[in-house]
Amino acid sequence: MKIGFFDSGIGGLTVLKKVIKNYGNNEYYYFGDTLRVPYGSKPQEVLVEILEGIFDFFENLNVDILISACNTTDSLVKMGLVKVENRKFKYVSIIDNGINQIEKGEKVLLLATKNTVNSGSYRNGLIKKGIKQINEKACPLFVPLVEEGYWYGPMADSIVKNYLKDYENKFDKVILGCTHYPILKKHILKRLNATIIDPADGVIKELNTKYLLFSNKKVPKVNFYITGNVEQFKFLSKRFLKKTYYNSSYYKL
Ligand code: DGN
Repeated sequence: MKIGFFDSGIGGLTVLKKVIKNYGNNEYYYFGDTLRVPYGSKPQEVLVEILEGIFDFFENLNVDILISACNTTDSLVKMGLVKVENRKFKYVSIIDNGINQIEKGEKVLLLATKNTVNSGSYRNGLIKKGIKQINEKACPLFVPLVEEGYWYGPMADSIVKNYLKDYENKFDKVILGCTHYPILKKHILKRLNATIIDPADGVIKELNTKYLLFSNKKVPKVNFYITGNVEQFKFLSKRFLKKTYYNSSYYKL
């Protein structure tokens, strides 16, 4: 099976890593748009054009499944601004897989980019499920922090603390509604006494139930296509993926 992933940068690696860990035996393709990162506060019309381009790219690669490893652009699909119905690949929504992990009656906090929060994609989906207590917080500095490699230490800790200081002990579940955020999970957990929801875990489930992928621990080859600085991406991806990066190829777009 040919499986594609895309994100503005290294955030989507948090989804890729879990998928590889569960279903090693496939061909993987990853598009990292580090030239245009961050997506979180870019105008909608700019992102629509970017996303159409990414869909064309993966259609040309003939992937069977395309996993949205970016909540910000998935919200454009949720809003109907970019269509997936006529594309040749099957599309996996990261947002649906976050919403699916919330139960009725739970108090929820969504952490995401400004664009994802403003789109209302999570909020509307949660309301449809009968969830009433929803809070949302955009954390725009988390993405540059992660892209620059500050995953641990006092800088990460103080930025996370600053964003989350008014949200402690108030929620049952916290959705990490941006794929960069799981890299800061340790710091987030330190501030919030709640169950952390990573939508990627729902993606793993969907790949099994809908697309019949089965557990296989092989370490596959990943083809990375990077729009920005390849060396920086290579360095950070190796640091994050550890042994799962072996045999990978990196291409500059
Ligand atoms: N990682 C992306 C997301 O899940 O929304 C985008 C982050 C960004 O570029 N701001």
